[in-house]
Amino acid sequence: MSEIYNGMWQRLGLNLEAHHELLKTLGVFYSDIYLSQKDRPKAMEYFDFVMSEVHGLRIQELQEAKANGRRVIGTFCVFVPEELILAVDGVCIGLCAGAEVGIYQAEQYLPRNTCSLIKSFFGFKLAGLCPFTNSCDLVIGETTCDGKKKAYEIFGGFQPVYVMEVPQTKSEAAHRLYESEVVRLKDHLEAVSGKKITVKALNQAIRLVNRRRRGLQRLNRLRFASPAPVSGLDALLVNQVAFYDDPVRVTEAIERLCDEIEDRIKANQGVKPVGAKRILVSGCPMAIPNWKIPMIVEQAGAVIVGEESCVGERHTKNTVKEDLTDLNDILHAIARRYMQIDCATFTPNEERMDHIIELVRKTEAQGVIHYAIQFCQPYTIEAKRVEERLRLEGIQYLRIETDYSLQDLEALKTRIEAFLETL
Ligand code: BJ8
Repeated sequence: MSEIYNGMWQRLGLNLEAHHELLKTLGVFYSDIYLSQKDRPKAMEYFDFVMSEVHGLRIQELQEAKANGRRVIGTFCVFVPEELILAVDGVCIGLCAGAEVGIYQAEQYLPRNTCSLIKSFFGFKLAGLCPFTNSCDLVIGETTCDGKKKAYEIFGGFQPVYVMEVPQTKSEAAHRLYESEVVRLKDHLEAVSGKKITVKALNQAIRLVNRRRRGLQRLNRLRFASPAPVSGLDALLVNQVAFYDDPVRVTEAIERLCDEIEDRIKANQGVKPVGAKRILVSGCPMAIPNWKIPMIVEQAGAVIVGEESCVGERHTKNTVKEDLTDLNDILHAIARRYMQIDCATFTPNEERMDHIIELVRKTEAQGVIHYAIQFCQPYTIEAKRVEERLRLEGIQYLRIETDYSLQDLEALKTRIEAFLETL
């Protein structure tokens, strides 16, 4: 990435030397994994461009937004309603980090047996490597898993953090609690931005976020086709980029991609031959540049046809009711929509089991790879329930626990290739 951004990165407090190395490594990694794929849709060029400017142009846009009085708000979880941020004319950035960086610094604050995702967002911050985090006026955390919940207390020492309470059951009382948290967040965002949320602004934000969700839903539906018209790696990338790119622009790019994929389906054009093994990945979210598992699966000749994940279906499957006219009704509708998210931090979480089965049927996946980040208790423990349900339905299953390092690459390749052979 061009050194024309050095001044901006310096003002944001980045460690220029380490940051330069990170971008160099990321560039090579991206080119090896993504640009080496054959027969990609042409519309993926937009996403390649966004990735080539991930710490450049987009960060420059954030600085311009800030100069124009807009607030940049970072989030770590899909339980934080983006609609409220957009309704105060804020810019919402998904901050989850997917690379093993700054581990030494992160472990000065966090136990070694903390999941890679939490260590990574600490590591990026402490090693001076994340211009997104450093651009944020506010970071919104949430009480989902214990690791994140406690980590935010420490993270708050580095920059302003607001924590939203997310309940852990789906009882009526839990719904009421979450709805009250949506209202509390609305009040906080109004105070931070100095802007009152109006019915008009909130409806506009709901329509925009819904439109992006529908674009991603359409992309997911198109992946049901055989031969697979787009790779799992590319579909994952689109979902990842949607967390931090401008919502209008990325939605248009997703819609263009879907148009092209529809043409490919009509022309019976696939990224893999018809008989390629079809895999559903289920579990923890995969943030950029966490591409290890899809890379192994697809380089082994199979294709990922769906992600039951927060960087995937779990995040996009439900929309918020549009065009209500009363602010309280709208906030209620937002709360109801978000409480449908079937994260493993909930108990019980039968909806997730049902959703996995539904996805296997729709995508015609021949097997499920359950992916959990090492030391993530909610997903590693819930993996057993997933396994039992899949066994009951006669669906093949592979359970993987891994971190962000590449140390287990060869071992994972062996296990995944062996699994693919059994399908
Ligand atoms: S709604 S999945 S984005 S919490 S991997 S930090 S759970 S120990 S990411 Fe998530 Fe929201 Fe749920 Fe989705 Fe904790 Fe597990 Fe780490 Fe995790």
